[in-house]
Amino acid sequence: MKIGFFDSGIGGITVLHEALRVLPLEKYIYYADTKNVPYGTKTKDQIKEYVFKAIEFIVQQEVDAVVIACNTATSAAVEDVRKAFNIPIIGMEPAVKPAVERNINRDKRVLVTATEFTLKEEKLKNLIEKVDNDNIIDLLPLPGLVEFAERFEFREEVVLPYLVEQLSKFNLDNYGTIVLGCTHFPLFKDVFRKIIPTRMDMIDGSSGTVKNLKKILENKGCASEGSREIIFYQSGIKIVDETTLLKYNKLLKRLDEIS
Ligand code: DGN
Repeated sequence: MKIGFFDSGIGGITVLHEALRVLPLEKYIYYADTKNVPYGTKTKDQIKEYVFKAIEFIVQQEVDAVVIACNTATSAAVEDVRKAFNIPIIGMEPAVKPAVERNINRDKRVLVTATEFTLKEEKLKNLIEKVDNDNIIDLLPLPGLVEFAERFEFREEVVLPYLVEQLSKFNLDNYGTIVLGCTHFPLFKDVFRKIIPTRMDMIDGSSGTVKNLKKILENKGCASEGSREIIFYQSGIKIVDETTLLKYNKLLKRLDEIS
């Protein structure tokens, strides 16, 4: 199987990491739209344009499926690109439903974090309306984490003060689950753990997305490649420079360590 992964930047690597765990011996293309990151502050029309361009490029590489490993891009464009391309396109969805199910009977609240764009979009609002009958969800945008990740800034002394400040807007004793609704955020799981109470759980959408991907590829009858290959692209340009490749591979390693 050949699978295309796409994100505005490096966040989708958290979903690729989960795919490598579940489907280790396949061919992967990872497309980071580094020219246009971050998407979280752009208009819906701009984001749609970027997503179309990226998917067009990925489809030309003859992949069996595309994963939009970005909640923001999914919110803005998944319906439109599904209509335009004749290939399975799997999107992200903040793990709101499982979070509500976990907390509804234990009298705890759920904190959903994502980009400003994802939190404001109709897609998430509809989902919350459907599953959150008891109004136990609160929302928190964390755009700073996208900026840190894109600068490969993971030092605790830099990231921790930002997260402490943001999370102090809520009394975490009242919360049972934090949802990481942006694919960049799981890169900071270790820092989140330093702040949230130990009994509080943290969930993201990668495992649901990858399960979905696996099922779709199996139903399509795609055979395994039998060996692993990952090719990285930045806004349509193949990365060949060793330093950048090393940085991307280091992210996968970081995820091994903190997951
Ligand atoms: N990784 C993207 C997401 O899951 O929403 C957002 C990053 C961005 O472009 N702001």
